[in-house]
Amino acid sequence: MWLWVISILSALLALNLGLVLFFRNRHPEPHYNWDDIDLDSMSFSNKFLWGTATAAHQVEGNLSNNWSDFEEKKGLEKSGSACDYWNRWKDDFQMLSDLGLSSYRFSIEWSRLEPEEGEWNSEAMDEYSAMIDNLIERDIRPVVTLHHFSHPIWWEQKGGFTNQNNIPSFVNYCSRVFEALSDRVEVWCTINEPTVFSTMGYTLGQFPPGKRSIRLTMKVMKNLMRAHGTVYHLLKEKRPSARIGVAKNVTLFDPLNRWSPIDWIVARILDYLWNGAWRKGIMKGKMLGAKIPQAKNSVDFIGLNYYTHFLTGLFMPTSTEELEFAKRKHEITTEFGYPMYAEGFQRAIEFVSPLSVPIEITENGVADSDDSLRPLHLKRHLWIVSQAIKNGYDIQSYHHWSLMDNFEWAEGYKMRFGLYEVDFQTQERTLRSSGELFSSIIAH
Ligand code: GCO
Repeated sequence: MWLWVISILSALLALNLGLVLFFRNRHPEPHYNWDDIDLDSMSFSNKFLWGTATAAHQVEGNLSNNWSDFEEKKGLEKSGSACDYWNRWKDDFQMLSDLGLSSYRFSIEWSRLEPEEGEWNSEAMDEYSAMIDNLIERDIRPVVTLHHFSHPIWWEQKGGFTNQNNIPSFVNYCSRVFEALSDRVEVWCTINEPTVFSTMGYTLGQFPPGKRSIRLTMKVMKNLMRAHGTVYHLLKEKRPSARIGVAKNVTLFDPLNRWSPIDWIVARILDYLWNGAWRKGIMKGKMLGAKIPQAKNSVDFIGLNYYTHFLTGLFMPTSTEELEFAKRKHEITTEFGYPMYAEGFQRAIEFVSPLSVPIEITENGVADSDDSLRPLHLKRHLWIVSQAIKNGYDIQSYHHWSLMDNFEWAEGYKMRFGLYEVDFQTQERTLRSSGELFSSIIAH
């Protein structure tokens, strides 16, 4: 009897050890000795495009959409006037020129253009058109995101992306914007961070509509992929020269204990749900058990948003309050709570490279209200990009998140990501020293 028990236990032990050794080998977690790296050795070609990124709901102000409704219902800090950008964008665009930028990524607010179903606001479209003209006059390439977490309340009330029947109205909105602006806008992101939108809104309940359902999360992930694929093919038909992609947030999941089989299994599951399932959708037109043929190869470039890695264990966070951000003892924690892990940027670049399309860094930045970490964060992450380009990765731009402090979703205004500090009482913008550093890197 005991012989049986001992042999089964040793077999299980051997299996676990084998599993751990396999994962450890296949998924290394590099940590550089940054003191040995000359961060000023970075270099970029003069064709490389330098930019910043913003999103309508976070900067424009006084919107009435799924987010303003959610802020009200959940008693969150209100986005309110945000950066009053809808009234100040001409001055804000001067800041883009002052930084020496050659690209600017921003999103269109669907709820401005179609506040009620079928009612279109042509003045709002004209305002976006004027923004495009102003950027072109400044020799700054516009990069337009069609959906950056926010949409009209009437569409949310129909279930938004939970219901496939709602996709046509999203496609119609995208089509109208494209017809109005694609004579001057070449580069388009259909959807910003589909995994963040679906997990924050339907698993953790921290984003609208505040659901906590794995079933709904999966449904939304698949419908986002369906919507993206449909929009991609429609817009390409209209203008084949347009370059259309997705802004994909690649967050890395590493086991807290690299010798724990449980931590490895949790990390691999989360990595697949967050990253792998999405990539399979784009590469194979299949995702989470669904066939989505319109998604296959539906990107002309990949927009990569990179921030950090999460160290995972058996706990399953149910809200960002409980989401304890573990870190390696030598790592620096950002004000958002998660660690700075610039080495992960290289891993994120490697993760999207099998898509075999050019990479545009559409977001990278750090919450840092006193600007004490952002200079180091900038240098380390840009050094990684410079090295990746030298090693043959086709990275064409870097858009820093963000031009200025803005409304950071469920965190409100306490997280400060801007190269420009914003005094939200006076709406005064003040260039931070990290903004000067960014500008000097661009100039060299
Ligand atoms: C996101 C969004 C941005 C955030 C930025 C900082 O990733 O949630 O694309 O809107 O503000 O990433 O968290």
